[in-house]
Amino acid sequence: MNKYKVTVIGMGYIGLPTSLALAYGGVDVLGYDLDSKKINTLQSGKTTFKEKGLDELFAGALQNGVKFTSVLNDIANRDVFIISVPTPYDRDDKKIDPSYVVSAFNSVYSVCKEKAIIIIESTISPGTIDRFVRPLVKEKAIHLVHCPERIIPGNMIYELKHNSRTIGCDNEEIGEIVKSIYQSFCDGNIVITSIKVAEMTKVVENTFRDINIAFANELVKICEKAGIDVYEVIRISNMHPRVNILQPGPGVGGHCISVDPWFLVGDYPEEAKLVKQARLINDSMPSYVLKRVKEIANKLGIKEERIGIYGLTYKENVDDVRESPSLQMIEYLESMNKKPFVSYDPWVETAIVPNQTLSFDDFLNKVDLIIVMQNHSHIINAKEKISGKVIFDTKHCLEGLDKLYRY
Ligand code: SAJ
Repeated sequence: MNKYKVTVIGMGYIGLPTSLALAYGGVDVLGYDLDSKKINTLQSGKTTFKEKGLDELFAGALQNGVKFTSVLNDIANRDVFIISVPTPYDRDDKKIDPSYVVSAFNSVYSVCKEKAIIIIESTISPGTIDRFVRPLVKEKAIHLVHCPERIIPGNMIYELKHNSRTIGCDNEEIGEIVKSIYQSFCDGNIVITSIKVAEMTKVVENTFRDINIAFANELVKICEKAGIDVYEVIRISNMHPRVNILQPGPGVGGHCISVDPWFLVGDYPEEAKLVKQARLINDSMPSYVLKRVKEIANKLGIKEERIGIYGLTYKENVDDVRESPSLQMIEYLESMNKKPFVSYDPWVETAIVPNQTLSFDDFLNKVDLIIVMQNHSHIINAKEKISGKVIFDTKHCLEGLDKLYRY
């Protein structure tokens, strides 16, 4: 058993699975969140979001004694803190808003012991720790560490165990302690480096993916003009041993890939030109889909009120809707004073947008044209039910239907 007592701050998409994995791996873990309702749910033995394998991990962690609290004083005696809170960005100047990280740090710092290790897992833009966190350290000495997460929603539990990790710290000895804690659940390589390199690496990883998805999406537009099938072009190009074009789609959502590149654009506007362009291309996709759908609707004489959006989450088979292309599309319709299309998502069980229905049958009754914005297994298995409808499949997930359109 690892001798360090760990507290994870923020029981969200990253903080909760991380706490459970640590506890499962034999670490003494206390999960902390300001939101007492969330803590009550966790204390009653229920998870707060859906994720493959999370409930099983929770059961194992509970057996190993994982605890939760929303009382700040409860965390005072702990040795190690992992801060895992959101880092939004300012929509206008594209710079990171470190206020949650700063306030979480201040809370921990106000109660922690001298020499405590405070790890920031939240994604932050390069330089955030030096600019916003280090100046908050006064007389009480503590150790600052940055250990960005890398797990992907939908496969979090597997990736927590198998992905490599980066530990950014000021001295090797602390790095080794943190490494031993993460090794309680992580079998991947754990690299120790400086805080600045760790910050940059995380943002660069997500930017790499954003740029590559943007390339696939730009090809959609080029191939439309050229009158050729983009998927065939990608499939054949990918037979080259050094080419690996990603999948086009309705845009890029999630709280990572669609956000992190802006940190680089915000801080390095003169240099990050390609990064910015990729973001703009991906952000243009929801309105591009609308353009394509309107052309089909006009051709077939389908009225706008009979067009429906299938899928509100940002990716398949998860319940996370943050920055999702469907929400961007609905926002875009609203900005043009149009009534949002009727929408449905089997993973979103309460209404979050106007004109959303919670019943698939009701959705099917209301629409003649379905824009498939997400490739949930549900729609792939519902082929018979949708076979009479006109479909615009932005994810290239359906085949063998009569009235099927795609890029
Ligand atoms: N997408 C495409 N085409 C593709 C792949 C993805 O359009 O070929 C879209 C998805 O539909 C989705 C968005 O991109 O809307 C992002 O999805 P994703 O599955 O690529 O990634 P995320 O945002 O769920 O998780 C990413 C991961 N980062 C990288 O793969 C570099 C994950 O490892 C990070 O932990 C996570 O960001 C994070 O928290 O930073």
